[in-house]
Amino acid sequence: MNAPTPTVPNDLRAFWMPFTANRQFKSNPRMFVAADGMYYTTAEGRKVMDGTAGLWCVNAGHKRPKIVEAIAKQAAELDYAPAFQMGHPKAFELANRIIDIAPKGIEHVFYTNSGSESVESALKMALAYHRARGQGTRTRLIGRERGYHGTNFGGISVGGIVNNRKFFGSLLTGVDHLPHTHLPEQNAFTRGQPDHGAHLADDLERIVALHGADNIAAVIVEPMAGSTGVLMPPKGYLQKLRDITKKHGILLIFDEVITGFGRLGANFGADFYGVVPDMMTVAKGLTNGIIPMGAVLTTAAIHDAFMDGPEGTIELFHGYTYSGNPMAAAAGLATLETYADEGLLTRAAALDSYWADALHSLKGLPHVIDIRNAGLIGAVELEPIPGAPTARAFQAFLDAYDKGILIRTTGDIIALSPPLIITKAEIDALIGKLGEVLKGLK
Ligand code: PXG
Repeated sequence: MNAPTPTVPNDLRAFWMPFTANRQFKSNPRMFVAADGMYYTTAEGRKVMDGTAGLWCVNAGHKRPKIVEAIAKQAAELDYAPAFQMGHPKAFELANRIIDIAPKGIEHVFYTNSGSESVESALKMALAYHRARGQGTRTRLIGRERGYHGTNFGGISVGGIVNNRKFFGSLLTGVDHLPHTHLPEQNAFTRGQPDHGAHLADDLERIVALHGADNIAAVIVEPMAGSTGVLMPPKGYLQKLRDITKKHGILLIFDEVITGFGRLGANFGADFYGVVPDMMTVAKGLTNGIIPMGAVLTTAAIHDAFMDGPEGTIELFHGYTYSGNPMAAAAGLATLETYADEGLLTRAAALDSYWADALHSLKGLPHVIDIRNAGLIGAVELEPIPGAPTARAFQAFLDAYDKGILIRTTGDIIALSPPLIITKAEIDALIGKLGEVLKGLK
């Protein structure tokens, strides 16, 4: 039996859309009404290839049978269970399955409902960890310019994207920022990790010298900065951050909301780059984007620091109504099974050179000033139109949608992150159509 064609509402006023030009959108809406595998179906019945895995989250592609079945079954069996002072089996089972694939040394899972909540949780855990160990002066947090750590107050404070910060007052106090690692003069058109820029991690020593290590709680960075426009860590950079944080007793947090669950061709960015942090924040690919869920993953040392008071004491005054909820846990388990069944967590590594060749073939097209890649991630940076930054890339987004491919743009950078099930033929189609779009841009 064919599914009924969903109807599209004709009154779009009430929904205030996130990170969207609301008035522009509502005058010319783009609506998806179905999705399967690599493709969306629009309200007009057109197929659009998902070049971005939704918002970097649908890593196994859409409408995957195991996940769909698991959610339906869970809803009928145990729809919700309280998250505080009560448990249900799947939350524990999922935590164990996550630790099975996490880097060695990462042993505990604290559930949240999004990447933003994972970041807030990790920052709070870092502060409380130092306090629990009698080092309560360690309160300062260090982020990085152009970092994206979600949109809550902690995340925008350590984050470094100006529009996400400047409208919202004074933010958290006691925050410093490392310089970003984007050096186009030296590194433009590099395949994979750029050669130049490891020295930028040394800025952490400057911040330590300014404040004293015993006032600093944690450093948070994305192993590969996604949302800001796909900025790669230079060779040696992350290891330097690891060495300097360790030397000074500062926690290192990797925000793996994008880099977790196979996006780079390894389980996590930590595996891909060979650097293990003290905490990792995840979300998105944890449930294939289907039910909101995030988590903070920590070492035993962090977890155990909280576990030495009287047994009847709540160790961490933090959590959410939906932490580890049954529907999300079921989706997470089925997602990890799907990744394992189909080898998806390493598939980006197998496709790496094919993807890189395809992407870098766009070099030389009009307005292209840089191309960057890692795993199944690509960025094509365009020369901005003078006086109208972002306009050229947004036009590319609209033209791409008309041609049947969904891309993301941030500033004048086009970001690609297709589901990890993409075939070589689909890579050719995606990049071929993007090439046509670029050729047509003014
Ligand atoms: N950390 C990182 C590294 C992220 O990329 C978040 C935290 C926040 O996650 P939530 O689930 O609260 O949105 C993110 C989210 C884009 C795009 O197009 C990226 C994100 C979200 C939406 C769009 O680049 N990243």
